Amino acid sequence: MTAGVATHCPYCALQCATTLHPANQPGAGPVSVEPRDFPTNRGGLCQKGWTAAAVLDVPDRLTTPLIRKDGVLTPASWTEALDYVAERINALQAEHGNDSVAVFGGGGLTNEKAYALGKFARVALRTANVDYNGRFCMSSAAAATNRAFGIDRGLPFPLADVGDAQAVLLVGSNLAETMPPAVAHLAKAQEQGGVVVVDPRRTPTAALADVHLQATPGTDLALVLALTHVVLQEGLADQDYLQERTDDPDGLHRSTAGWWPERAERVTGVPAAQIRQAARLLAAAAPANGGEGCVIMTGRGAEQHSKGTDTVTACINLALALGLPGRANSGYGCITGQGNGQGGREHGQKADQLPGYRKIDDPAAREYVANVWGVDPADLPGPGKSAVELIDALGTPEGPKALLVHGSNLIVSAPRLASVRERLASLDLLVVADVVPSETALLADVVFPVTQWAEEEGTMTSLEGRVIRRRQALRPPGDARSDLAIFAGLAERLPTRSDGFSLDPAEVFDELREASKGGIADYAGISWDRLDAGEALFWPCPADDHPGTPRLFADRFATPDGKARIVLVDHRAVADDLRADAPLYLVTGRLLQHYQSGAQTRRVAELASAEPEVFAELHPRVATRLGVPDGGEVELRTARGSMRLAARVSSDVRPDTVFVPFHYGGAGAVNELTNDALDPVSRMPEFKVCAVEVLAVANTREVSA
Ligand SMILES: Nc1nc2c(c(=O)[nH]1)N[C@H]1C(S)=C(S)[C@@H](COP(=O)(O)OP(=O)(O)OC[C@H]3O[C@@H](n4cnc5c(=O)[nH]c(N)nc54)[C@H](O)[C@@H]3O)O[C@H]1N2
Ligand SMILES: Nc1nc2c(c(=O)[nH]1)N[C@H]1C(S)=C(S)[C@@H](COP(=O)(O)OP(=O)(O)OC[C@H]3O[C@@H](n4cnc5c(=O)[nH]c(N)nc54)[C@H](O)[C@@H]3O)O[C@H]1N2
Ligand code: SF4
Ligand SMILES: [Mo]
Repeated sequence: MTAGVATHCPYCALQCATTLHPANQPGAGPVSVEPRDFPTNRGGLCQKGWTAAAVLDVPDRLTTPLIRKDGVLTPASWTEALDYVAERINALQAEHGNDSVAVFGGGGLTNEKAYALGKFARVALRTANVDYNGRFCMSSAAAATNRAFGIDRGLPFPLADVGDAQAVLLVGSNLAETMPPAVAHLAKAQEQGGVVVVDPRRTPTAALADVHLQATPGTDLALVLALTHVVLQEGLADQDYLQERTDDPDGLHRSTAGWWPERAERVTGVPAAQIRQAARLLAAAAPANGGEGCVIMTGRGAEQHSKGTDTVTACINLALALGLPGRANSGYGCITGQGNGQGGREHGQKADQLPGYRKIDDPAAREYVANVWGVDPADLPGPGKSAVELIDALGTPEGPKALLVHGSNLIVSAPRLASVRERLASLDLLVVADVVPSETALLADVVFPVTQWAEEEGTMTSLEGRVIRRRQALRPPGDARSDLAIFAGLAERLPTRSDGFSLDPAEVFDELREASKGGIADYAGISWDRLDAGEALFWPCPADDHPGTPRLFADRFATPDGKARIVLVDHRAVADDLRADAPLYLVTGRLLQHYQSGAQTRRVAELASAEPEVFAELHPRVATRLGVPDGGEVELRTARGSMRLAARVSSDVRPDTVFVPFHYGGAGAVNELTNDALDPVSRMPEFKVCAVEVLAVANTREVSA
């Protein structure tokens, strides 16, 4: 057997290490996947990782560019497709200005693709309108950590540190299904009775917790304020740390004084005694109280709300009160989701950002990056619209007339789909680059077939802020090319005539290093050679002889005075809260077997047969009231839309809550129902909760008859 190609899983941010070998099983893909030992996955893989090779040669894999002719997507050559798109862009920009063309990126793109996408938007298109699906993902945590710590690296410590912690608080994360191999890192905390999970459902993660706080959806902020209240009230806070390392040692008292556990119980439904128990358990694990370490982590359950930034801020404040950030086996971290969710948010895909996590409205940053790109700083556009606002503006008189999508399946994954559908339909030009004909690609005027993980070289930055190598094991099928080829091919055809778009990912990475140099996310010292030699490099890594930074905040935070900012926050209600005709909470999230919009995993037979279609998980009490058996059909109605689906009756979910996974397209897309109310700071939509009415379909038929 050959040594195989050492790479990483194509899906989530855990980036489990794998080795690819030539295929040995017919029908399972052109290569076989074997787990490889690595600090995050410790030799483990989840079912998606094991079956990932199947996506490489699915029967409907895109292998040639397509142009819509007489309404039908028709095969075309690359030259024809690039010429066509460039001409259309040219005409639209000449008539409506540069901002009339928008670009939408993805957190699954390699660092090189993400960097090139941001540069392409700013240099070749000169448009301000670029954003990406990370806005839907960890943007609330990013906003909160930037605000408090002056830096946004999801986990500011290696994941293995969690494995040495005595207590772990997971707020709105279902790690056991969304990153199964990571559960190994909870073993010590489990042994010590220290795992606390906040989730309205008894998920597999909640099932392994010592304390499950099964809070009412949308009330995490109140709950965490109450936990902090107990810590301060019972003298369990680290006062020295608050004095020395934060800017407002007394502020937390003021902002949490009103959140005594009995009051929080009324809002969250979590018994006051359980709130006290959890607070004491976490405090006992804090190093200042003689514990072996305490980690607080948030997932999308806490973050995808119109108050997500403030909820994460409350979690950070609790961590600061306990003196955790920068201490051994302790701290606050956001569990980044997408494969390159971390790197994807550092190199300029964001509306307000230049490479190195620089701010696009900072004159010094503009000058530095413009110099690397060989353009005049005055020619760089300013900040653009965030994802939902960008989608809302598509096709409007003032808004973009063309959209280029790289690495997102918006028509399944964006909130309030009726409006997304309308906006996409009103475009003059929709271009989608993808590996498969996703639901969004099927709406496009032009589709570009691109290479995916095992067919390309590149780098990804995992949830730990560690840069890793993606390596090529196969030749791309048919005429598929890297996204890099699209940026280069269009750039040379546009009036800006930019030639600074390399097809070689190693060259692009070297340019990215230069562009990030001196920025917050500094990659200057990270080279492919060092990575290939097996060095574990976490950013910031400013020089060739710098060892990288696995742990942040040991002595100072990345704020001007080095102190963490305590931002005072208070609880507020869900944007679309319960009402008489919508008396339950609809919450959305993930299943073990499917990834995101399902564009990839719904095409893998083993995964599709395990979870073939959408369902609504609801409590037996709700089912009885409606007279719906397990598997019976229900209709869900929210202020934005309705859908019919099978009921999955389970006492794991709160009686006031219905859970629906978001992995399905068409009539199975729960985002027909979700709310696009935005967090004022992060611009994150409120995917996680809205009011819903549930009806038995038999009853709806009676009513309409
Ligand atoms: N299998 C699988 N794994 C994945 C992905 C996938 O699609 N499938 N995607 C990857 C990506 S991009 C991401 S972002 C991560 C996401 O990983 P997670 O954050 O773990 O995933 P979710 O299922 O979206 O949400 C977690 C939990 O939030 C709960 N929840 C809903 N509303 C609330 C609330 O108001 N408060 C609290 N506390 N909890 C609430 C849900 O019940 C759910 O169990 O997973 C990554 N890994
Ligand atoms: N209701 C609800 N909605 C949600 C969420 C939720 O919890 N609830 N979660 C949100 C979150 S956290 C996220 S991250 C989003 C994700 O949702 P999407 O942005 O739709 O993400 P994916 O489904 O991963 O889509 C990625 C697409 O890129 C393609 N692709 C893969 N590799 C490449 C590549 O290298 N280049 C190009 N051009 N394409 C590639 C894939 O085939 C796929 O079609 O969904 C959000 N939507
Ligand atoms: S946990 Fe994430 S990275 Fe690991 S195998 Fe599963 S999907 Fe892949
Ligand atoms: Mo995500």
